[in-house]
Amino acid sequence: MPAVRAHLSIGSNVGDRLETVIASLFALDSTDGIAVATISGVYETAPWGEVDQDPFLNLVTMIATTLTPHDLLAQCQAIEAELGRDRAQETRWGPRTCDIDVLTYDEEEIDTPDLVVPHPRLTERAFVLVPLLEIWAGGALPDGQRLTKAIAALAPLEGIDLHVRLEDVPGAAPNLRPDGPSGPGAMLADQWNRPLGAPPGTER
Ligand code: GSY
Repeated sequence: MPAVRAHLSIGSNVGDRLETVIASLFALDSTDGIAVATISGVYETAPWGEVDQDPFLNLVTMIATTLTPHDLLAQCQAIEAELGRDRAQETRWGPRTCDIDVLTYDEEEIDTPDLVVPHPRLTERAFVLVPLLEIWAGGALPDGQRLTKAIAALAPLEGIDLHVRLEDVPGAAPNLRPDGPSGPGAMLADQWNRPLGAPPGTER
């Protein structure tokens, strides 16, 4: 299967949050069939859903993947578990060591009991839209909805603060980035940053 573009949202609000989000990127990139292409800044974000909990660190990554959507989901869940997430112990929208959500998968719309893509709450969540727009400024959903329009509807944006850029964290992720020495998704990153449906050569 040829590689397709997908976007993942990663969050953590339990334990060493930065270590966890970095570890999740390395785990994703070392998974067969997944190459991390682009990584947003890491944002500290006010909790959404259950508001009486610690703030999260969140980022969004664009990956190249040859996995099917459900295999990608399974790999994300395996990494969450490796990094300490115990679904049996958590409450809906409560604290999490590691949460990896599939936001988009190519231009597909998927509606199954265990996986809905685009993520059904993507446009309601500033902690997703801010980092997603950072790495995909021309982004649009398969139904044509522009991410810039979705974020405008959430204004004013509060409680979303840039925490750190991983290229500024020694040893964290420069090698995963497209401008890094060995980023496996490097060749695909520019190609895939253009708006969906736009012709090659219109990269931002
Ligand atoms: O669904 C992702 C887990 N999650 C988060 C999160 O990642 N960030 C913020 N700010 N709030 C959240 N609530 C939940 S649940």
